[in-house]
Amino acid sequence: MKVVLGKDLLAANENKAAKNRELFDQAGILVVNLISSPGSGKTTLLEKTARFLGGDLKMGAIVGDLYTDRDARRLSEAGMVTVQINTEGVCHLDAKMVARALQEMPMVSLDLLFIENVGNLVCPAAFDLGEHVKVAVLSVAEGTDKPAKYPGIFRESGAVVINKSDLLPYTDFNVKNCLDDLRGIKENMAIFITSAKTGEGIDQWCKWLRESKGNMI
Ligand SMILES: Nc1nc2c(ncn2[C@@H]2O[C@H](COP(=O)(O)OP(=O)(O)OP(=O)(O)O)[C@@H](O)[C@H]2O)c(=O)[nH]1
Ligand SMILES: [Mg+2]
Repeated sequence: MKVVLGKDLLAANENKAAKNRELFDQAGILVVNLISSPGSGKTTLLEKTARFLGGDLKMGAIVGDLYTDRDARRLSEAGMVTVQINTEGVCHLDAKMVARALQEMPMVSLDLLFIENVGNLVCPAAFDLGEHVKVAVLSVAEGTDKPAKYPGIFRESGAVVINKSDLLPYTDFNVKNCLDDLRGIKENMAIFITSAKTGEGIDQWCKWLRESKGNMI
């Protein structure tokens, strides 16, 4: 019985996600769903992205958070148009929540829309929001084994950002082993090694975003 309910829930979500995607395509915006465990650096990465690309691309962010609007305020200060979703304890965003937030988002004026999912490496992978691409963010402080232990999100993602590279000297994170595991899960994904603190690798990440947006046309 539980399995059937789960299937119905996901089928309803898929329908809503398809409608969101239609709206994104009509508006001609690239939509990126950022997923990671709490604190890997999603918001900091977006702050850096806003500053790097803000001169020529107009960006918005729908920010999922359990209770606060702290991340949305940070991204507004960095120059993004933001809409906050508070899930009130729910551990992932779903397509219906995003559809509601879109009513407040001036999509036609945007080039790029980010959806910062609730910090959680498991549940968000199951919920299509209508995005064009999922990006998994993993910080080196979390350990090399995370892709192998939580393969679902990495399999679903078109790109992976390995963040906090400035902390590499202070951790036992093994870049080569992590890359091998990622390639084992999915061969054709873009991988970026960044420090949202120092700015390392942000140029390559932003280049990929710009090219991905360009490829839509
Ligand atoms: N050293 C270092 N710290 C970072 C980096 N990126 C983010 N941080 C720090 O990591 C902490 C969490 O960063 P956030 O950007 O808030 O992480 P998040 O993934 O948005 O967190 P949630 O929204 O709570 O899931 C903050 O103290 C950041 O300053 C980085 O590249 N290097
Ligand atoms: Mg955040």
